[in-house]
Amino acid sequence: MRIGLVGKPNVGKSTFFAASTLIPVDIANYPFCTIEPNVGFSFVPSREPCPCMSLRERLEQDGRSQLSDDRGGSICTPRTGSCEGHRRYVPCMLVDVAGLVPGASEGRGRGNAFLSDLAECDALIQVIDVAGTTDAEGNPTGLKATKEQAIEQALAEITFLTEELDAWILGLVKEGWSRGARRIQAEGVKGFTQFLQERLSGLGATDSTCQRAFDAFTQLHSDMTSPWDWSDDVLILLASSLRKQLFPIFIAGNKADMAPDGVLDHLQATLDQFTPCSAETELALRQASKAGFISYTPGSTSFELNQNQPMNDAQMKGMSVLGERLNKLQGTGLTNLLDQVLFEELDRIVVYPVQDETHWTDGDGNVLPDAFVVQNGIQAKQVAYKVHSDLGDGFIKGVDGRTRRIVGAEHELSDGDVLRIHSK
Ligand SMILES: Nc1nc2c(ncn2[C@@H]2O[C@H](COP(=O)(O)OP(=O)(O)OP(=O)(O)O)[C@@H](O)[C@H]2O)c(=O)[nH]1
Ligand SMILES: [Mg+2]
Repeated sequence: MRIGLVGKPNVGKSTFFAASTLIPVDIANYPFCTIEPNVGFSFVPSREPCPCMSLRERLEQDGRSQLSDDRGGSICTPRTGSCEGHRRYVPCMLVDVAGLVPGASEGRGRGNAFLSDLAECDALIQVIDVAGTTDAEGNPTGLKATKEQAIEQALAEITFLTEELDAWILGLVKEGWSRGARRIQAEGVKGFTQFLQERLSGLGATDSTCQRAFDAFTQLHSDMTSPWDWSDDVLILLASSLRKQLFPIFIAGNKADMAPDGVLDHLQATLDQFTPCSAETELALRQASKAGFISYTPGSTSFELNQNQPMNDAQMKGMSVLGERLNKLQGTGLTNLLDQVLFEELDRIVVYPVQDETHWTDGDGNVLPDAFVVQNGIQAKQVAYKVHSDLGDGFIKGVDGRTRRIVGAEHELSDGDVLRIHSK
């Protein structure tokens, strides 16, 4: 899973990245602070409890009393991420890229280099500035925006990004256009979708994404008689359909803590995929939590002061500001947005491959070491391939760790399943 953080300069992409990954990166109130992309993992709580919960229940029923109560009762040993109170944190790769300015597809700003940083992303989170504090190029305006100005700017940011992405894809499709038109003529739709897939393979296009994009396009333009004559107006419809399949976009309405009154309500009512966010608040809370000043669970709407670690007056004041923001916004939005994108929009589930179907361990005795984020509907043999290609090639059968039933290659897994794979 890889999600790209995109948007115009100075909207808070790097702050979002730093808050979600706790990787220190450059953050500054001027455009093009980030040039080279930052890549790192955010750990998102799984929706279903970690199977270490039922494992623990089973062990307790068997009369094992020496189980530790540390980590809220979790007894797994994650190789990456962590588990607290049976909430398993699973990895999601984030890519924080340079700000995008109008004309990027023609090489302005960081141009196409920037766009290729996004190539392998499964989805994009567009970070926008809902406070209206920056202009189209990301320069601070120094003015306090009205509700109308902030809304207008926010909507303009969204339009501009989709237009840039469409123009980029259009450029790639047009490069080989005469060949594409010939293939429609000679081989029909099948040849054409193959042509698209070849042109866009660098962006992760598959036969099925191209087929779906083509179907959506033909809803808008069904006349296939002379594709070589298609104008840019027609081709842009195709590019746009491809973009929607390749890069679903979700909007993080950032700087929500500074948004003029009424802006968030309006955007939430107008836009499909909009989540108010305050990356700065999340970053401060996570840092305070890491330093031991507070207990804060990402995604929650409050935190607790740690009495054992006293703060000075300035720190107390800072904490009270953060507390007010958190309460007003009902959370910083970041974790909820990642949860929504991963588990709802992209329909991912978490599965736990193990080597021992009874103890749910790997060869070294680690309990539930791996939590894989995979497409809902994944089959047992496909999970085997995710673990190792040899395991997939030699797949014999699987065992459902919960029911101990033997399952075949095509057995579909559910969220939170434990799977033992037997292979040659
Ligand atoms: N009030 C407020 N300010 C924020 C928030 N998130 C980020 N900022 C500020 O916005 C400015 C830009 O943040 P960055 O994270 O560097 O923005 P960016 O989008 O990565 O910028 P470029 O790398 O230049 O494209 C910094 O001054 C941040 O402190 C937020 O949620 N609220
Ligand atoms: Mg940045």
